[in-house]
Amino acid sequence: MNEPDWSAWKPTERAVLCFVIEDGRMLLIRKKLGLGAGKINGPGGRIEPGETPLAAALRETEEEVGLTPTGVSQAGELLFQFKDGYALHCSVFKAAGAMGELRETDEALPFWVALSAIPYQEMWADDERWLPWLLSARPFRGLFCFDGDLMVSGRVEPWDRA
Ligand code: 8DG
Repeated sequence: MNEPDWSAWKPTERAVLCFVIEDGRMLLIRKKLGLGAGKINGPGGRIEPGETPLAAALRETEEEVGLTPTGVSQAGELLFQFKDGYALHCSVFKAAGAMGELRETDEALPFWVALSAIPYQEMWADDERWLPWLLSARPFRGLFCFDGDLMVSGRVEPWDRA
């Protein structure tokens, strides 16, 4: 699989992820449905027509785990090219807290984990490349090629928001 020309790359879908980090812990989910079912991830999903990425991050977190994130800012972006042609752009958000009551839903089983014990071996393969950037507040841009679940190539670079 050839590396795409990332400067000319266009996504076929747009999605978001939202990582709530509070008191030295991160809110994660065991995803039950959709792309990445069975894996551990942050709350997230596809952006709806007319919705901003930030609004999607709030909505998906509310839908999946019952919490409304607070103090939300964008931490970076991810570009995923899949071998079958699927091209997914993902805006990654970080939240300083959350309001409401944590609950399990049809889509996700939520849990808190210490920042020192993030279960990378049960997450998408690229996550251990860029989550450390999020944790150390370095804006990042990740460029990854996948063949199904298998990461074929990838890199992380500083994100220039321009
Ligand atoms: P919906 O749009 O159907 O409501 O939600 P969904 O079922 O969760 O949509 P989806 O297409 O299954 O969403 C894919 C989610 O998985 C989205 O939040 C982005 C995320 N995701 C990937 N690849 C990777 C990855 O490599 N790492 C991480 N952490 N998340 C990923 O698609």
